[in-house]
Amino acid sequence: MLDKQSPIPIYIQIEEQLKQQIQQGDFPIGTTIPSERELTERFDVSRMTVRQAITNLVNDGLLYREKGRGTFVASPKVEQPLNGLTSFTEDMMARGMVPSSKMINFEILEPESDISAALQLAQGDEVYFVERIRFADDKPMAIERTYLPVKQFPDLHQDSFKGSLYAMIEKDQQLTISRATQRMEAGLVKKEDADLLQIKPPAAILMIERISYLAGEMPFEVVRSTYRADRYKFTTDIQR
Ligand code: 16G
Repeated sequence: MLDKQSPIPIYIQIEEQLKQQIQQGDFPIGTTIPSERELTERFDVSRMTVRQAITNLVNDGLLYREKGRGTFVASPKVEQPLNGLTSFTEDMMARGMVPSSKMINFEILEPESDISAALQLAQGDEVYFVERIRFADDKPMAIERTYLPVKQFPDLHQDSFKGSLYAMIEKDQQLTISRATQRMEAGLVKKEDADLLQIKPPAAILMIERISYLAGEMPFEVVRSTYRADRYKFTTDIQR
């Protein structure tokens, strides 16, 4: 099964074989993979080599470790195209997953200058600041920290953010969302966010800041989102 003469390192060959077995469903999601000892025997290699292969698969998000319990097969990541301007609710529904949110904070405040500049606010203008944990099939996917200008949406209250924000804007407010700019960065999760996302630090996250505009180039939201890097994969179509 392994080619010991190959220039491809043995741990990578093992990694590839395990990856194939995971992808073809030999080890179903949420089940344990064979123990290090079994794999050591099966491949006739050292425990170190097996461990290296498994660590790489854990780092790639195909497997996860639970202390004292073993190594399990992870759910495949959500593949999120970056080409269209869609909402979390639309994205999850398009995949047959059930979206939900938990609001952890709702305030009206005067924002920092960067938010205020992005939303083209005047001095003293206030924003709704909404913090929501977003879930797909009850699993935490992201934390969204959203700023919306009060003067644009004078009558909102906590319950206005219970469902889809974009549906509220388009259906209830009858406004047209036209475009957004986005920035993405990688990082390590902060302690407080780790608890909300149910991950253990150190863990990788993807941070996205979106500034979205209504028709007429009117900025209406700044959203700072923290995505679980083990649950998300972003894709784009590019042309030359
Ligand atoms: C997405 C957007 C976020 C928007 C939200 C609305 C990114 C990075 N963020 O999560 O800016 O506010 O969708 O979702 O894509 P909703 O309509 O389900 O509330």
